[in-house]
Amino acid sequence: MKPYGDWTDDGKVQMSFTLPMPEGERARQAAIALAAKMGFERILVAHMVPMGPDFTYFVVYGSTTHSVDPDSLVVAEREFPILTPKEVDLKIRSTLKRPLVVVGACTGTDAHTVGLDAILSMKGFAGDKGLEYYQEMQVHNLGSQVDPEHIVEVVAEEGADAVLISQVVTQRDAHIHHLQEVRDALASAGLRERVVLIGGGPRFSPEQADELGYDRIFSRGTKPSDVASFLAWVIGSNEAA
Ligand code: B12
Repeated sequence: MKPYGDWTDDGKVQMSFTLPMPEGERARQAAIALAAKMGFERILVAHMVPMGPDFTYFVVYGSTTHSVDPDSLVVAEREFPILTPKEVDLKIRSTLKRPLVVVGACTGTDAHTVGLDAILSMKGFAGDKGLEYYQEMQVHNLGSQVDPEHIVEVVAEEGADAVLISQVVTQRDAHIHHLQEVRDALASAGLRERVVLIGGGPRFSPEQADELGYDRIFSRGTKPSDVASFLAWVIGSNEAA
């Protein structure tokens, strides 16, 4: 299968990129040569604008020579069912026999709290109530720009079961570094294995969980019930083990 533009298998792709050179005919030719090296044919520079004196931004169309067979891919299914708040509360009550303690924070220099609040706050997101709504959850939302050391302190003081870390800004991979700092701080304090560690933000993908040393990574469009259901599934699995 190839991308669809005007007709089946025409392979049409639109892409955008910036080259670190002044706008002009040499820059346009450089963009075309680069697209050709990427495996595109019938290349058209649809848009070229200077980004200051030393950079040029392009929108380029081309037909890719590559294809993909979706049936050959191994696709992981979600392992846990999505539960209602009542079902989650019941699961926590019957397994832990006390409230599940959640600590959430946006760490590093990141001040974007809307995503974390969408998951944690009572009002929730897209008509889905946040974790504060769940009777059997005790939520500590630490807000933005929280140091890993402070997160560790609160996790220890409150006896947290789950730690939720949000990262939105991705410049120079800040989101990756900051998530790793929290993981390392928890590990140094001997707390990593005692908590369910969850990361989230719009530019992550779930496949990154292993490389980041997190139990789960959630991305854009996540609803609080996704997270609550995951937590219920983990504590249920831990009890069974
Ligand atoms: C609102 C906003 C701000 C507000 C933030 C207010 C606040 N209290 O949060 C203010 C004005 C402060 C701001 C500042 C900046 N911003 Co801003 N901001 C945005 C904006 C417009 C919306 C973000 C948002 O609220 N989305 C809505 C929430 C609900 O979505 P979400 O974050 O994706 O969260 C969902 C999921 O990702 C997931 N999720 C998120 N976190 C977590 C955590 C867990 C544990 C889980 C399970 C799930 C989860 O669940 C949520 C619900 O589904 C975006 C652009 C955009 N349209 O996205 C830019 C954007 C994020 N900002 C950007 C930038 C660059 C900045 C500044 C650096 C600008 C500047 N030069 O000063 C500063 C940085 C300040 C700082 N120190 O962090 C860039 C980031 C680029 C990048 N990828 O690095 C963006 C993408 C804009 C852009 N296109 O350039 N910003």
